[in-house]
Amino acid sequence: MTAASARRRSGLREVLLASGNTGKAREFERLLGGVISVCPLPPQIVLPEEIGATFTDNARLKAEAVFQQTGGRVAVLADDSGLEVEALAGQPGVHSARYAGEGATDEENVAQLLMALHGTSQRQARFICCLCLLVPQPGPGVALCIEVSGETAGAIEAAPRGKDGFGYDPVFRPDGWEKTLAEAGPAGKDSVSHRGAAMRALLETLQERGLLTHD
Ligand code: ITT
Repeated sequence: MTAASARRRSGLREVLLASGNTGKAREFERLLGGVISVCPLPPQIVLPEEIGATFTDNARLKAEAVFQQTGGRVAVLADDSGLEVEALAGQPGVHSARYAGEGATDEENVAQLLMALHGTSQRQARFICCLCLLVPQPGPGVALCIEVSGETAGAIEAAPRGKDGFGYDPVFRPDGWEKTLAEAGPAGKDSVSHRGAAMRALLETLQERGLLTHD
């Protein structure tokens, strides 16, 4: 099921996105396709330090922190994601956003990755996206927690190509593709990406639990 084809009126009408990453926000708006509105994070809300050992842990940390700070009245969606490279024993992993140091830009992280893989023919990698959705339930602070994940296998190219997307997209080529994710265009990326897969799994779960209702 895709958001665009669903033609459903949502029981869950909006989610607050527990993320400061504008690249992710653009993708969630596309992937939810108007089925569920994506509200940006209000400026006074503080995201927690990402101290979890796994993507799942960090997604839950972000969702719970924002749920608490907003009084548990609105549904909160958090995404923790990143790149695992086989030849680097799974690095940068949960450190993907800060691989080249705290506050590093996407370009600096990509440069750091290409340097780490310099001279290596083993280029296999995978993107992983873990989502945590907290939906308010009757009773103070009570939430239904839904966790899903998605991944995409591919390879790290020797040099960046393409202008779309964000993060490591210019050097990540999905298996079976000739283009990098930054050359794929928004619809192309969504069809193959870890975030697209996770979001489709989330929509299926919402549907199964009756949180998406037909018109
Ligand atoms: P928030 O925690 O505020 O959501 P963040 O960028 O810090 O933003 P993460 O901790 O989940 O988010 O780190 C994700 C990093 O992994 C991201 O900054 C990119 O470097 C990389 N990444 C994740 N998804 C990606 C994608 O679809 N394309 C390219 N790079 C991606």
